Amino acid sequence: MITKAPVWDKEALKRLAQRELGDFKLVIVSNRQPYIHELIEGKLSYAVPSGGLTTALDPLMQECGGTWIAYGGGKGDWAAVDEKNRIMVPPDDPAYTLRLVWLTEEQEQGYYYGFSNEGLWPLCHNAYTEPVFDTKAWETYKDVNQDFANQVLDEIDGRPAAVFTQDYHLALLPRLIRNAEPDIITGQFWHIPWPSPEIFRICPWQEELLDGMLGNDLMGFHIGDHCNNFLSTVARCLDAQTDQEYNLVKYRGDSTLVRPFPISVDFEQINQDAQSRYVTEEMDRLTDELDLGGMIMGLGIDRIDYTKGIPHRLRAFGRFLGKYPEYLGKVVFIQAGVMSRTGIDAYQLLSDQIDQLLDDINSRFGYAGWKPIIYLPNDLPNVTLMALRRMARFCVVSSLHDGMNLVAKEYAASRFDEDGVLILSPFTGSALELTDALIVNPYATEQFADAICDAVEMPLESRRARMINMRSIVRENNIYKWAARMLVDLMQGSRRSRRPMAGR
Ligand code: GDG
Repeated sequence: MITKAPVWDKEALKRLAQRELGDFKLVIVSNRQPYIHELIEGKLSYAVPSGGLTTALDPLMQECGGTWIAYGGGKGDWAAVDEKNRIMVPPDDPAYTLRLVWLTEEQEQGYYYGFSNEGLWPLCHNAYTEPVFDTKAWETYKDVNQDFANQVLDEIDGRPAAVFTQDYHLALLPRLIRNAEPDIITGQFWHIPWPSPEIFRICPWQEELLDGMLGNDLMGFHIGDHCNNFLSTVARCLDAQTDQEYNLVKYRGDSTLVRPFPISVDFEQINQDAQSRYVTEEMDRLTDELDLGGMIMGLGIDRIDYTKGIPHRLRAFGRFLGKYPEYLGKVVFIQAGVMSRTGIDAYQLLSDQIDQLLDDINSRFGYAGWKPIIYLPNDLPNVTLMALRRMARFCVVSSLHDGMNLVAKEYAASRFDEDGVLILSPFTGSALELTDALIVNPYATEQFADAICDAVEMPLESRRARMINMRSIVRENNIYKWAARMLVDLMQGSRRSRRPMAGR
């Protein structure tokens, strides 16, 4: 008899967190806050920003408690916080403290749009957008990392603490914390890929960035390839010892453990939410409003970003319609997603490119009463996203490069009916786990168009068999398992590596 390992859930994570953290206070630091406050006509309201980070970490904090420190970018944030810039969240069921850091417009420009998103983001993604390295933006990035570090140290106030830093906006923070308070345990998760040393070395401030990250006891990436790239980069750029077998870096007398932690979603929650009657009502509303009755529907949901391969998938859908004209009037593709980083030229270019492709394809193949591609570039509410996932015969994730990609896992988690086909790019972290997807190279338009045809024609038994497998993987490798594994490695790994060693 095969016995299955128990599935991680909120309760198990909570018990583990209590055991591992003991007296240590958990502090998460990220650029993006998990709850944004708005002030509309004198009334405070809040919104949950879209994006993978909040989806993944809010459940962890709700179970573990502690403080989340982030940039306060909402128009109503200042009105929501107390004199220490703190507020308890979630607003409806307070479980942890959110502490906000304020940035001037100039700081946001240099640190967020400038160095983080015009420099590091394209540097880490093989999407052929050239990174911009501006000295003034770099100086601002350093200042802002110092500001965040000051807030973290003030929040901890000399008590035992573990600081879990998120992502590429705060690469210098761990070293600043380590220099100020060497006893604080430090870990960081890098939510995007790490490039090869040949690519990383074009960054003029490569040593400073790596030095910052090696202020961590634990450095997490989504997959082994990103860890290996990081270890090779460190070996090339710094006078450090790297041990590829044990995934360890020794530098300036300290050790950093480098490990893969494939991030995921709250499977049970999504599975349950998908079954709500509000979702069914929303499906009816969308079917009427978008005139989808009797149509086979394909779906893309993304933050509108040039790494997500949106033009590539639209081209492939166009090719599918040209190659298989029997599906004209029968298959519709809905592209949903929220605009992001619109202040950056590359994003404006992408948006124009998408508009152009939509015009071309819809005017070439559409006719009165049928439009092949429906574009919904809005921040859609969860109920709408859920309804779209449930309605979609196939969901397309065609990233040119993606650390993990949560949309793919959300699609599988939503399909409690065990139907639906996932078309997935091999350049996502998710492709290593979701091997029952139709894996297709987004640059190979012809194969991509054929994969869309395969998804449309796939018999129900095959769809079901594949979906059952994908769901069982996401159910087991859920967000709680991700958090639990990181927490254990952070707390136990750091205790081990800080034990005095002979010759150190
Ligand atoms: C980074 C890494 C990694 C999308 N449109 C709307 C909306 N979304 C939600 C999706 C999903 C999230 O945004 C996007 O997550 P991804 O994982 O696809 O991508 P990134 O934002 O680029 O995240 C990525 C992730 O960090 C976690 O580590 O997986 O590789 O790039 O949850 O459903 N949500 C709402 N409205 C929308 O219109 N509410």
